[in-house]
Amino acid sequence: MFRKIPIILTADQLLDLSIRRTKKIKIEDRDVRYKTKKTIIARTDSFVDTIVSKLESYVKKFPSIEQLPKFYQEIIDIKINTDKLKKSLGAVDWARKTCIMIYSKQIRSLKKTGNIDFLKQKQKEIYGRISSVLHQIDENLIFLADAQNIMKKFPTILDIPTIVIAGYPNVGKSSLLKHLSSAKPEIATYPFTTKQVIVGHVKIEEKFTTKTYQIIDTPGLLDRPLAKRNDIEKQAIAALAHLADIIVFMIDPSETCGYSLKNQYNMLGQIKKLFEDVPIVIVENKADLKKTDSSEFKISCENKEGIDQLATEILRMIKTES
Ligand SMILES: Nc1nc2c(ncn2[C@@H]2O[C@H](COP(=O)(O)OP(=O)(O)OP(=O)(O)O)[C@@H](O)[C@H]2O)c(=O)[nH]1
Ligand SMILES: [Mg+2]
Repeated sequence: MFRKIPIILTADQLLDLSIRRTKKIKIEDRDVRYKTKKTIIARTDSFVDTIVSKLESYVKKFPSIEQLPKFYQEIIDIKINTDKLKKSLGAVDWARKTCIMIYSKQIRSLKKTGNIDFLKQKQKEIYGRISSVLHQIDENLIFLADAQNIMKKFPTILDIPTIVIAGYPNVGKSSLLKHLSSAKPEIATYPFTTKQVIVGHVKIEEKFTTKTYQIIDTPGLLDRPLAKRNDIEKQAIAALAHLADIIVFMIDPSETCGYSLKNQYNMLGQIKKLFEDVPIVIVENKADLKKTDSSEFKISCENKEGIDQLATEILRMIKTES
């Protein structure tokens, strides 16, 4: 979705490219004066055209934020800053229009004159003014290039039935995603290993079709109000809010994750309140280390205990939900 954005150049890179392209242009004419005049005009034309069309493609090929699914809109705001993004796109469009204006004001006098020195001077003036316009928006171009690099790494979210795994850090969410889907998330002994939403897919063969479901692993959440959540946690909330047909809330009763069972259950309470319309499956992981006497699902991502039963239940639920 975000791979079509062209590579965004800085002001100097854009100027270099445009100048390089002009050097290849030579118009032939038996009359030397005409030849020089036509070449200067064609080069100036090409210089402005390269810049204007590049600036135009930056704005046009940038995805329109309002038309993106809500999840992406939120992730863009969290990771990039929507206001700054819009201002930068606005600045690039302003520069494009200004370059056209500068050129169209000069082109007539260029075409009329036979004075080569005047032509050269005008050409220099146009290059100078356009260069200064581009330098005025250099910060915006750099911001957009950074934004583009961030967006290219966004996960591809499909509009299909979706299960979102959430819970405290280090409880085994990514381990579960690995068991349930084709994804290969990073798993580690420390909290906040997962720093952005990770997508896995499960294909289920049915009588005449194959159905695909999406399972989303999220960064760990701590028991604290939304306003205090960091940008990594906010991505998990955005996934829960905009993508989840079912939430799998994972608990680590062994507390080897580094967080108390009480805090984990407090957060489950918060999640239930925040997303009251979404069915929640509570799963106690690390059953190889500790089992409570609750009636919740008990699994171990370490020795695969209970994983098949959990998968069957989740798929049964998602079929009825979607
Ligand atoms: N003993 C045991 N360890 C487990 C189990 N599941 C996961 N772990 C371990 O717990 C640690 C954290 O696992 P992850 O899957 O990375 O946990 P996470 O919830 O994705 O962690 P964050 O991405 O940091 O939020 C790793 O060292 C896993 O090997 C389990 O069932 N039993
Ligand atoms: Mg993880």
